[in-house]
Amino acid sequence: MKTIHFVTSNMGKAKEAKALCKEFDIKIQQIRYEYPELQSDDLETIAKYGAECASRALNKTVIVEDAGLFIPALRGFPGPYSAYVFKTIGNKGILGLMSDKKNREAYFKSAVGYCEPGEDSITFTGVANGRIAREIRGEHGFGYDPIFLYDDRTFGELSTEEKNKVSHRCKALKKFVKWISAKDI
Ligand code: ITT
Repeated sequence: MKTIHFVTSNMGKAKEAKALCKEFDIKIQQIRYEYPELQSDDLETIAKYGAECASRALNKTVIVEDAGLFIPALRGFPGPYSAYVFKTIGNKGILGLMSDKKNREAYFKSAVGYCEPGEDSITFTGVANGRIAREIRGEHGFGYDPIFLYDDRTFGELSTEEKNKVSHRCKALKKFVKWISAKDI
């Protein structure tokens, strides 16, 4: 079984990646290392830079992931600032900002960056479309999951396996897994 080092401090991300990659015979090993996060509006640029910094600092082949929630009615907010906004105003704050909005559309985007030491990184992306719920629902997942409606349930009401069938992260990781599997041949 191939091992991939996933540099992240987010346990939720690591749990999902482990469950997904196991299906493809890849073991995900989490490494907690705070790599510098570029200030950019573009998740792919952030993931690309982060993967190169982490790979260089750890002298290992790594993946990193940058993800965010984008809400068109809020002009894309919180987008690349999702981690900071979650820590500050959280799900209640987002529901407050959305209280008078008719357009409840939202999407999650994930950008996975892969880098070998001394090389340029490669990115893989995935998007999950949904809506912002009217209330916080569900105990599973992490971050904005309890306010992100996918069909009639929030991501917070889905098990890891259910979320992994449709999420932005699983779509980006599946592209990565397909690519890395072909690269080894
Ligand atoms: P690392 O950078 O260490 O991987 P992080 O939590 O800081 O962890 P991001 O910079 O990618 O990760 O921040 C994205 C934030 O967006 C994250 O903290 C969550 O609040 C939210 N988020 C990302 N993916 C999510 C998902 O699948 N479900 C719910 N919220 C998510």
